[in-house]
Amino acid sequence: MPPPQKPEKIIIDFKKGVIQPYTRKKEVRLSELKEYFSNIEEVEKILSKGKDPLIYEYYEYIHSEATGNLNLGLTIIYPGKIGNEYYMTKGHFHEKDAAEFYFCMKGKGMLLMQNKDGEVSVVELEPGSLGYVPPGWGHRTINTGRNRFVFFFAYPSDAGHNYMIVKEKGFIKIVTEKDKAPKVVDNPRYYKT
Ligand code: S6P
Ligand code: ZN
Repeated sequence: MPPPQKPEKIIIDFKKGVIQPYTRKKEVRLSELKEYFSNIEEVEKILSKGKDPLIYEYYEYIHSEATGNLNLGLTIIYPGKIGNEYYMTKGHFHEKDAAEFYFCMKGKGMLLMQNKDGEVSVVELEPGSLGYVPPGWGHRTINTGRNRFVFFFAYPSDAGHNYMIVKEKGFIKIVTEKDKAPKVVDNPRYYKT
């Protein structure tokens, strides 16, 4: 039997965009996102110039998977675009039927979701709003603003992450800029198996 856990206090620093404590920090640069942006030529062009911009980073406080815990964290997506597609996270499905929420602290963006029946949902996020991902829905976040998009998240510690579905097929929709405004459009690279 694991020792009983103790209650904890977590500090969310709204100014710096960090949580304390955290057990893991991950930085995701463009080179790790080659298969995720729809304009692969543009990705290659940027990388070939020796550039590898930081697209997003997250701080995560991971608890034991065994005891009905929650993992807590904070993600920062930087502003920018690859071609006309906004900077975004990879996106994933949870291995188990596990929900998640995203509470927006700074900036603005979108929470793009789809389920395994091909239904799509988009929740726009601005400071003070919370996007709820129901169990079974794949999820990706996109920075559609000009500043950092910062949000706090929580999900069951035993949820697990499946990135393969998104890596291989993409999301059904992508978020691009048209006439200086974000538009949710069909992903030309999405295919159904
Ligand atoms: C985990 C949760 C977040 C994301 C983070 C980066 O379930 O959704 O921690 O991991 O926002 O996104 P991604 O798709 O690269 O894991
Ligand atoms: Zn998740």
